[in-house]
Amino acid sequence: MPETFAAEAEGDFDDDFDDEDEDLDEADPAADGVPAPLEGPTRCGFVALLGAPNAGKSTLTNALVGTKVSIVSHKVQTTRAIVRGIALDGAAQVVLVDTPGIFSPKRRLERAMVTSAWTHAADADVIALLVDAKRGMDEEIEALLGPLKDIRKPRALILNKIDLIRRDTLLALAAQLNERLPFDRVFMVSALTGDGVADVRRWFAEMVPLSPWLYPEDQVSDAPMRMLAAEITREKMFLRLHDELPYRSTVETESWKELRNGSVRIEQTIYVERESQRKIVLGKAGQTIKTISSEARAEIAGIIEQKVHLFLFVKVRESWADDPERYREMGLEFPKGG
Ligand SMILES: Nc1nc2c(ncn2[C@@H]2O[C@H](COP(=O)(O)OP(=O)(O)OP(=O)(O)O)[C@@H](O)[C@H]2O)c(=O)[nH]1
Ligand SMILES: [Mg+2]
Repeated sequence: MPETFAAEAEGDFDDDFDDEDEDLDEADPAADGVPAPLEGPTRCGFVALLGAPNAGKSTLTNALVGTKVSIVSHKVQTTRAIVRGIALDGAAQVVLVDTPGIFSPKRRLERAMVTSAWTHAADADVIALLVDAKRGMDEEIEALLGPLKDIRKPRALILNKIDLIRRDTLLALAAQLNERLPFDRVFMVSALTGDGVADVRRWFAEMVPLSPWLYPEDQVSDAPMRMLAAEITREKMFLRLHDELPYRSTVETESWKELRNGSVRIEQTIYVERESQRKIVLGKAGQTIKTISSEARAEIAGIIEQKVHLFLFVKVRESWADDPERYREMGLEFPKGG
């Protein structure tokens, strides 16, 4: 059995990008630093989005930014590393800190994810607790309210997924939560449809401090493209494979080469823990990895507006979840002690 398997899925992506060379030659106005966005005082600050896994934090981050910066799936614990999305509203630049869902961690990777979420909450200017309104109040939310009480910052309660439930249930839930912990504002939104999202963005923009902007006007995320590209491949894997496997896998972009014809050659490695998992990722005659690769390639190409050649390698590394280097790649602290 070979250690690695490469799959490249080429598509007919050329057609849409006949003018790509011209686009590439254009100067990037933001390259020389942060431009002054508007006359008058600017605001800029950090908003931490906290919540249980699957509450819709990443979906809301993308909706607030207006483009995809964080991956989303129907499975819990999709977000691992901190993703910062940058939203603009008038003279305010709002840096949204999409955190991993908070839950009772058991394994090392889980502990690192939850610690990272709380650390970022403590560092933010504004806190938003996102609650899946369909799920309502449960132990996971209870466990979040206690520590939140001690963080003295403007805080909002955002009830999400209102497209799924009735208004009277919603009001009862808002009252119940507000009684347990008073919030400065309560929003009811659907991150999926965009309903109510503009009001949230406006409030964040009012709450962040007076400050020069930290990022260029056209920047939507602080994550380098190679990291987003790895996340996109992980998302496609999440969407394809059964529950247990994606958790035991991670994706890294190993190389990113701009070719002279304007296309990009990207090599990524998917790390799994067992040979049996490698077989699942590959699928029968390599069909699964081909599908993952072709979906990831199309999405990455759409974002960077260049033709992409994506090569995926699947490697078995038994203890990747105990390897500090893998955590560094994800931007997480490596928790000591098993
Ligand atoms: N119906 C509905 N579904 C939503 C809404 N917002 C998010 N979802 C779905 O909820 C699931 C979880 O969304 P994510 O944005 O990945 O949730 P998350 O809080 O970032 O999850 P973790 O990263 O695992 O903590 C996905 O299937 C989303 O499509 C919403 O407003 N309405
Ligand atoms: Mg997420």
